[in-house]
Amino acid sequence: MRLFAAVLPPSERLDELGHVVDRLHRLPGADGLRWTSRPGWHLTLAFMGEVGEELLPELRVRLARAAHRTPPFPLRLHGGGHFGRRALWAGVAGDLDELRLLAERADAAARRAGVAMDEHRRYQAHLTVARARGEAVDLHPFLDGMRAFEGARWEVGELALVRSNLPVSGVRGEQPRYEQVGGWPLAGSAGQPG
Ligand code: 2AM
Repeated sequence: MRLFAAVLPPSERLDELGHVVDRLHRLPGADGLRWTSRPGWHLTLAFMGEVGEELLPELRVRLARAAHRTPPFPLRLHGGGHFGRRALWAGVAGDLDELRLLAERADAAARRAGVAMDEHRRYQAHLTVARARGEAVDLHPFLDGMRAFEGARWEVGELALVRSNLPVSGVRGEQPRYEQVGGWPLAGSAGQPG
């Protein structure tokens, strides 16, 4: 199954972002973008790709350990950015060092459990809100709309494991479905040994 580790912002925080994204939908050119489905909004920590069933028990143990080593930390959705002319995203602010550490721990947990982790991207915390449908799109008007966005703060308290079910119908524009298949509380205190 296709898996990734993520932080799932609380629904109130996603609603705040939703209000901003609703306004972007009304801008000229919005139809050239495929807007991601809101129940699936997430911050990816570590993308694993296809993971064999046999690795799951060890993966769960390792992810629980990664969560246990990490103290809860504050985060807020903040501003936005883009990957080239293809993807528009909301950014984050707050304890980004702890977020990055959690991402590194989730990545290491997956590797140690035997997941290949060969689709590596440089870590850039983001929540994708839209992707270009086909042709690359001038994202500037949308970025201007995202830039002023300031979400309220929340305390990240869980490391989530999410399954991505890719669309099989072949219907153009259909989205992957995301399903949370695991979750472990953050519990560490700073400086706790390895
Ligand atoms: P994206 O939002 O930038 O597309 C499920 O596909 C999640 O995993 C998405 O958040 C997606 O990022 C991310 N993802 C997909 N492929 C990835 C890769 N090779 N490296 C890192 N993250 C990836």
